[in-house]
Amino acid sequence: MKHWELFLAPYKQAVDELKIKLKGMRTQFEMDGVHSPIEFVTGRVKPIASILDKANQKGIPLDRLESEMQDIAGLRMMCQFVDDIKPVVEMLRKRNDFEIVEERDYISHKKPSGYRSYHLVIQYPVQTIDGEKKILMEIQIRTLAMNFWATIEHSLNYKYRGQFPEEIKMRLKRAAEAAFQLDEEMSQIREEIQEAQVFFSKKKEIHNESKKKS
Ligand code: 0O2
Ligand code: 0O2
Repeated sequence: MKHWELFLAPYKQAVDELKIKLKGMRTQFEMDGVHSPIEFVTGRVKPIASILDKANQKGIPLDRLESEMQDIAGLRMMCQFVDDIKPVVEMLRKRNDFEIVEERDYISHKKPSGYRSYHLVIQYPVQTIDGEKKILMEIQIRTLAMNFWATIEHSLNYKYRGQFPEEIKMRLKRAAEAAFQLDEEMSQIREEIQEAQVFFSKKKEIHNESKKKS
């Protein structure tokens, strides 16, 4: 156990640090009073049991986890609209606190399961008392609808260990199509929604200011 704790410590540090940095991007948009392409950010270190399962499935020797398992540390950035994803990826490409080593576009090319998301694999430098340690991390960028589908499918996948009954498989495909349609519909009324959101956040700001004064 001690060994795992030591091994995972830099991954935990990296998730904590980068989560704060990426949440900071959202805060900056909010302060500028413009629509934020980032709705929310989550992060996790992969549980030990899942690391062992994946290593087993993919034939990764445990002494090569560091170089061959890219998502021990994972961050997820959720966007309201499909059109928000590209600008977020662009902003990440411009950052100089990590290096992007791979990009996987499962939005233009969805997975056979119906999964859609944009993945970046990055190399992130963690400062430790023994010096700098570069670790691999995966950032998944997706819309709220993509996230809804992936979260549900992931739990079912866990339940059925990937062997879905035909009925469930068919329903998940239909749900993936419905999530895609939802994204399309929302894109059509995107400007209207954004105007309302900016108006609402300004109103909230005025209300908070007047509360502070009274
Ligand atoms: P806030 O103020 O709500 O943004 P930690 O326990 O510190 O390791 P954290 O950040 O609490 O981790 O949890 P995690 O799982 O990484 O991220 C969950 C964050 O996502 C929480 O925000 C949730 O509020 C936020 N979240 C989840 N679903 C939604 C959603 O549908 N919309 C929005 N806007 N946010 C959502 P925080 O971090 O508690 O802070
Ligand atoms: P977790 O932490 O349980 O989410 P592979 O594992 O072979 O599919 P690879 O090549 O390692 O994939 O990288 P990929 O596909 O870019 O990223 C893997 C991660 O993407 C998965 O992590 C999921 O989080 C997500 N993902 C990929 N395909 C699907 C899918 O069909 N459905 C859902 N719900 N998520 C998917 P893990 O390993 O499942 O870990």
